[in-house]
Amino acid sequence: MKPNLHIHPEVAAALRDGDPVVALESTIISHGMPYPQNVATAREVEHIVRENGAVPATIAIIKGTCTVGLSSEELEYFGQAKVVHKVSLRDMPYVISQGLYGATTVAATMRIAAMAGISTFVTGGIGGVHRGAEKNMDISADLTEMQHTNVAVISAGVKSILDIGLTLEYLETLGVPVVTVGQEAFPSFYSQDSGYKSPLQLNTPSAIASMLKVKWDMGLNGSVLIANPVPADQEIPAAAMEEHIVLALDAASRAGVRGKDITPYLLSYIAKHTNGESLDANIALIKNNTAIGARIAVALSAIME
Ligand code: PSU
Ligand code: MN
Repeated sequence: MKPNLHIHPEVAAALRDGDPVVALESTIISHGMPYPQNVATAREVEHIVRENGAVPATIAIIKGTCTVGLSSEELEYFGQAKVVHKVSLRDMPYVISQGLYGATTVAATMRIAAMAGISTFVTGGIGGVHRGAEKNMDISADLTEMQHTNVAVISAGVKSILDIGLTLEYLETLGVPVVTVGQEAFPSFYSQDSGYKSPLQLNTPSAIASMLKVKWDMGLNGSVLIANPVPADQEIPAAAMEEHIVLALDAASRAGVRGKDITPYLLSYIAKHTNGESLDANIALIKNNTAIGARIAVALSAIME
């Protein structure tokens, strides 16, 4: 085993037996949603993974150890603690060598999942190319990580706090396939449509698993972004979200928020100013992603040897 890597015994046993495992991130718990909904959602998501025949592995850094599979107390800690570092790839060596607690982003979670041998990862939304990136150069390391690491990412598309068009262009440059489940339009997290056509469409977990196997068997390393639209009865139409997003971006800029703090700031601003409506949609779409993600993990484990 690698130093600084601890795999929960249940997860380790599943990986040894080739059984399906689904990785889950922790930034969404510590920096993406308010307490106590964050912890409740994290627990429900783990339950949904199990109901669909896979083993959940929530990933975080605990006292400098990359931990794959959290206990119930650890989940609670990441939901409540005020001083958990938000850890993307560049933050890993610092937080690990200093023995600190870190909530892992999509990028860091993918990398640790790959170290453990997990190839399916479910989240809500990924980081991407920010609006104004041609000036501010703000492009999430989630994207560059997807270029290299063989872990499929299931999300509800890309949040329109980002520039969705530029994010899709950048994923194309990096060679990352983008597949939407069951519809032609690329979804935008809270909304089923983003105004952009999805580069690819597949309709079943088994078709997606086949594509992952072909990609990795051929040595085409890196991720596939699997976009799963929010359920129709839970969506917030893109036009309604846009008003809140514009206000949130303006507030962030006036408050001088920069760098890694921007995404958490925007998420919490939007949650506050939509009276929890955005939080409800957020929770619904994560659960929905989890069910399909677990079924992809099951299909993948059946065809991988
Ligand atoms: N988008 C969301 N919810 C989130 C995040 C993004 O809708 O919780 C989190 C994820 O952990 C993602 C990270 O990996 O923010 C991206 O941060 P940054 O833009 O600083 O790379
Ligand atoms: Mn950034």
